[in-house]
Amino acid sequence: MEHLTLIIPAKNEKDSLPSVLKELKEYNLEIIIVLEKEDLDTIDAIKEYDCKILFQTNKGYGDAILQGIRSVKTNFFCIFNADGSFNPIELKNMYNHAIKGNADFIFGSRYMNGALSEDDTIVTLIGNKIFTFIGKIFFSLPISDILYTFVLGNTQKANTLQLKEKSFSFCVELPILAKKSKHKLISVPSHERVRIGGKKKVNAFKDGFLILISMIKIYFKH
Ligand SMILES: Nc1nc2c(ncn2[C@@H]2O[C@H](COP(=O)(O)OP(=O)(O)O)[C@@H](O)[C@H]2O)c(=O)[nH]1
Ligand SMILES: [Mg+2]
Repeated sequence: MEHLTLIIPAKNEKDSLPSVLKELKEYNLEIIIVLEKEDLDTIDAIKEYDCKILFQTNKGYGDAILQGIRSVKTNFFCIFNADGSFNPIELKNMYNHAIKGNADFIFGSRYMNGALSEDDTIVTLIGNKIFTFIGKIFFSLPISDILYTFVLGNTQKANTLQLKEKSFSFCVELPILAKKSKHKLISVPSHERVRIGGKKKVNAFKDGFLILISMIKIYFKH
C-alpha cells in the first residue's frame, strides 16, 4: 500500500496508541500522528516508534485530521483511530477500491452485512442511525454509518473541499462536502473493536448536538 498514508488523530492515548503502532508495524505504511504538543504522556508513550508527529495548531478532532490531510504526500490517506478500534487488516480492501478507481472516498461501516461494532452503546447507535438518515434524506449520502469516520480517501480531492470543522462535526462535513463536489462515496463493512484503554473523547449529547447544528448550517449554506 505504497500510495497510502494513515492520519492518526490522538488525544490522551498513552494506553492505546503504542499497541496500535505495534500492530501497524508489519504493514509498513506512512503514518502521521496529529496531537497537541502539550499531550506529553502520549508523546512519551510512542517515542520508540518511528512515525511523523505533527503538533496541531488549534484543538479538536477535526482540526487534527484537517492538518494531517494537508501534509499527506501520497495519493491516498486514511483516517485511523489511536484507540485500537480500527483493524488494519481492513485497509487492504479499502485501498483496493481506491486504487481501482471504484470510489474517491471509501467509508467503513459497522452496519452492513458482515460488519459489527463491539464499541457502540445504545445511545451512539441510535444517534448514528438518526444522523445517517438525515445524511441520506437531506444530502443523498450513500453511506450507512456517517459518524464512524474510518475513511480512506483521495488526498487531492479532500484538499479541494472547503473543510472547516475543528470539532467532531468534521465527521459529517467530510462526506457532505465530498458528495456536493460530486465525488464518489461508497461504504464497505467494518468490524469495530473495543477501545484498548483510556477514555472515549466523544460526548454523545454535546457532540451530537454540535453535529446536528453543523448539518443544518451546511444544508442552508451550500
Ligand atoms: N488530536 C486530537 N485527537 C482527538 C481529539 N479528540 C479525539 N481524538 C482522537 O480521535 C479518535 C477518535 O476518538 P474516540 O474517543 O475514540 O471517539 P469514538 O469515535 O467515540 O470512539 C481517537 O484516536 C482520539 O484520540 C482531539 O481533540 N484532538
Ligand atoms: Mg473510539
